Amino acid sequence: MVGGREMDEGPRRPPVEPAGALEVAEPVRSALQEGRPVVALESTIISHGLPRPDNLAVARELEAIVRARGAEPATVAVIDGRARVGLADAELERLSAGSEVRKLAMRDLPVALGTGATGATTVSATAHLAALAGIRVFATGGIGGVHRGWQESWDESADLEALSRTPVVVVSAGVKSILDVPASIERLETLNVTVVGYRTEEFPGFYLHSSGRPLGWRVDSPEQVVAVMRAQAALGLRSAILVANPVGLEEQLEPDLHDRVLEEALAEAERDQVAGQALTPFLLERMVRGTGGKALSANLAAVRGNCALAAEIARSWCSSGEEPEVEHRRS
Ligand code: PSU
Ligand code: MN
Repeated sequence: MVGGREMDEGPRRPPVEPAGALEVAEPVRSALQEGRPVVALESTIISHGLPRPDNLAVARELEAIVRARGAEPATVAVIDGRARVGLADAELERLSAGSEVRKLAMRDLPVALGTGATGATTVSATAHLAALAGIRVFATGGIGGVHRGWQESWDESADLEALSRTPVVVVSAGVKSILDVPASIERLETLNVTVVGYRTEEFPGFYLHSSGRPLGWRVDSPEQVVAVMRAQAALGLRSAILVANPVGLEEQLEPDLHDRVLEEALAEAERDQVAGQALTPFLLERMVRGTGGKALSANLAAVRGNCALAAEIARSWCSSGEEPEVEHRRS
């Protein structure tokens, strides 16, 4: 007997079908079945990343941007314990209003489903659910990364490890500049996340056009991203492709203002001992407040651009034909 259970009890029930854990909304389901382009969108940016009440309008606008570019948006969240890919407007409203809305990383998904919770999904959880649903392209503002002071706190976003084993394209304005950007770039390398700059040779700086750090690879069109996706699939690689798409120079936050307000925000977080899941939302909110809303404008410009590019990549992916088979040749 092990844990009160007979070893020869017979076969256990088969594992739950992946599809059984997911509810894919009708427009998203038909788009996937018909081979039409779909773009997954995360929901933590709505519930925890942007100030109320404008966050609801932004959530709707991001979906509209994807639609206007000919792709179906699939905002991802957990609603009353159900993992949902594609939300109704009333659910966007609920996430935007949300004091009861949890922030869910990949590891939180089983608990949220098991306990009937409602929560917004971060990049790690969204990427997982999107891939499970068969969605290949995903847009966000800036992914999580290694926090400053990681030497003491060990605070590294679960986004990075999740992307190392989730085969999606993530369109993002780099990692958030509130983080230790050089350390985050190193971790992306260690974790085998493929990184390409979109029309840039420098790693973007989220609110800033550039972080000042060089990038190894540059692509210049959605078709080139799709060629990378096809090669990745043919090689049997299961890690994500990060398409680093910078905010325009005209729309970025002024670098001096950025640095000054960020320094204050980091000092405040340290003084108030803000840590864990609360840290990223805290810093983003302080950046918005300390810049008189200019950080918000830059963040929105970045995420709008990422949604538009993601839609174009998804369209190009759908017109590129069948997914390549993995070939294993022996010599
Ligand atoms: N991009 C934004 N705003 C955000 C986020 C991304 O423009 O709020 C969210 C994403 O959901 C990302 C999360 O996964 O921040 C990272 O949080 P943490 O550092 O706690 O892992
Ligand atoms: Mn963290």
